[in-house]
Amino acid sequence: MNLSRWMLRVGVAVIGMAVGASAVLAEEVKAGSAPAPATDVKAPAAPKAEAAKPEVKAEAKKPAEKTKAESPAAKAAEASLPHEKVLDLGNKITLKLVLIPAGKCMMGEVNRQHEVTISKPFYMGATEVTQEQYELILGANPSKFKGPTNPVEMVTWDEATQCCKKASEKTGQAVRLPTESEWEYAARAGATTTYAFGNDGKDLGEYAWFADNGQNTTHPVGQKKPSAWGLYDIYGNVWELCSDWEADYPSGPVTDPTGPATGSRHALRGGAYDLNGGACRTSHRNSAAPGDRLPRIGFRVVVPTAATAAPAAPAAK
Ligand SMILES: [Ca+2]
Repeated sequence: MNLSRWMLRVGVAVIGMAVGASAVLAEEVKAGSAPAPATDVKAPAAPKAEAAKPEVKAEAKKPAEKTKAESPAAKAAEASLPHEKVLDLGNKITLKLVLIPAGKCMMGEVNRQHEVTISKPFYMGATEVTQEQYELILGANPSKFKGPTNPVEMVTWDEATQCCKKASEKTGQAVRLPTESEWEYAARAGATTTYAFGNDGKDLGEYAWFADNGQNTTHPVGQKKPSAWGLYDIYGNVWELCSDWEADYPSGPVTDPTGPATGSRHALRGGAYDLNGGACRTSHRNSAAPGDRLPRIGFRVVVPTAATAAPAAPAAK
């Protein structure tokens, strides 16, 4: 081989390696840029007492066929379920949930994923729990950024769990926090990209309140675009507490995982109003100690479909 041909081959090989490496690193670089929410942010409170009620503006699309449960009987049962569920909390305040189909997803960071099967459809709050909902249920509003339709924050995991318990008593539905797997599966909405809407973080502002547009405060829920499955503010606004104790992921496939029986911190997902797009990625994980109370931590709820029982909850402590 003459010298110029050899140089051409070497050049092509180097370019190929560089392209491959940059594709693999894309998520990791973003992950590295995500700050941990270890401390409170001294942002001025932005009262929003007269904030408008959230309006869920778009009909959520029907779940993708491929993600549905596979047996014909399960498919038929799922098809018969209402696409939305509205819980009446009293005082004309409701909590809207949307149907999340049964299915599978690859959970976790690129190249470190494991398969999760969610065996039964469930309902998930279309938005984070708001302050007016929380106050009606528990008779208190601990939030820093006040506004009836802003997400409730400054809640501990125990308080969020207590809110679910009281909401269950009030509505007769098994209201609970999502498992971390339910959260990520629902957030993905059938997508395998960095965000459910794609890989490009420049579009995040259409879907989320985060560092670039959040102005260091929470915002009324449901103002940004929903996901394909009808979930609002799944990225940003407030972090969302999950029922699981934080733990390393399993290496193999799992079905309806609920996390370990004990632990020291609870899973927290989705990023918040003052964090960058890396912290809002679907696969990004964070956690909160049981007593953590921060203006960037809130929650949304889930309700099993009628035919399902609530999964065994991890021990409270
Ligand atoms: Ca959120």
